[in-house]
Amino acid sequence: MQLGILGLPKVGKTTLFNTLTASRQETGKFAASRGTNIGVASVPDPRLAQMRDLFNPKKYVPATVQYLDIPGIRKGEGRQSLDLAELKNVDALVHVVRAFDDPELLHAEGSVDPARDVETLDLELILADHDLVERRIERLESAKKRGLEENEKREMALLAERILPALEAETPLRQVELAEDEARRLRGFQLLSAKPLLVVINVDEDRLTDESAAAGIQAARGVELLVVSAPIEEEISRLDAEEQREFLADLGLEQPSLDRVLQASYSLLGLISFFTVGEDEVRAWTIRQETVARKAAGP
Ligand SMILES: Nc1nc2c(ncn2[C@@H]2O[C@H](COP(=O)(O)OP(=O)(O)OP(=O)(O)O)[C@@H](O)[C@H]2O)c(=O)[nH]1
Ligand SMILES: [Mg+2]
Repeated sequence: MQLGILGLPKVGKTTLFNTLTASRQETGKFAASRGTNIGVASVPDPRLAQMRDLFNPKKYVPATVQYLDIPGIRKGEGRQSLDLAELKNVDALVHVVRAFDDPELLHAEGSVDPARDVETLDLELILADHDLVERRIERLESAKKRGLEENEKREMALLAERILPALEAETPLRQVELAEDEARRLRGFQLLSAKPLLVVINVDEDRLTDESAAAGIQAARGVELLVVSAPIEEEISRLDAEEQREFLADLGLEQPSLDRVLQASYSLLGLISFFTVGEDEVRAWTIRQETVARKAAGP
């Protein structure tokens, strides 16, 4: 399972990626990310950790997710962006939004405004999808002469009557309610605005427990929201357990925000774990939420 981290330039994407995946990719005020970073993160799960403590197994295997971290997308750049195209295969998106102040670090849009940035980036996804859908409709139009197959007719109806109008109204496709067969049909196009989206607001550390940071961002856009401080998370991840507890208590937090990002990523994908435990191995297996236990247990 893969998640794509994206956002405007210099909002803290790679800082968050490094912490999530224990990587050391370059971050900085001046050097912009150039290529896509790929890394794997373990999903923290207190129940699994309890079993580890109970069984003391030779092998401990938590569930994992993979993150892709792409360079910043500027306003107006989305439709031609090869970086954005890198994300067409991912299962869900994590949009990092800047809410931190830093007079030394210019914001690509000139001012800090998280709600505006959520909309700006969403529009880039919508425009990229729009181009793709329009091209597909044109191709089907020109195939009309030879006569469309039943399958193609259904596709045409879906794209021309539901999908294109939604995109033209600047509605992200994740907010369009589709029947199961329509959703399946659409999945083949790997449209970006149809993917589940987690918005991560990157705030100054003194605003971590300030709920207003997330205010003004429309829950109506069908997204999940989390507030983090990416540099602080990086610091926390380097501490030992006892130091972590003290540091978190000072910040007024119960668990590292990073854990919440990982857990939210996992549930965003509609995934849950089931465990196999014993002295040899304590292991989390990943399954889709609707899978029945017998199927989960294998053939
Ligand atoms: N003050 C402050 N600086 C931050 C925060 N998060 C990231 N930064 C700084 O912002 C700069 C850019 O961080 P990156 O993680 O490289 O940002 P990015 O979004 O990956 O940048 P691009 O990939 O080039 O678009 C670095 O100097 C970070 O230390 C934050 O919460 N507060
Ligand atoms: Mg980066």
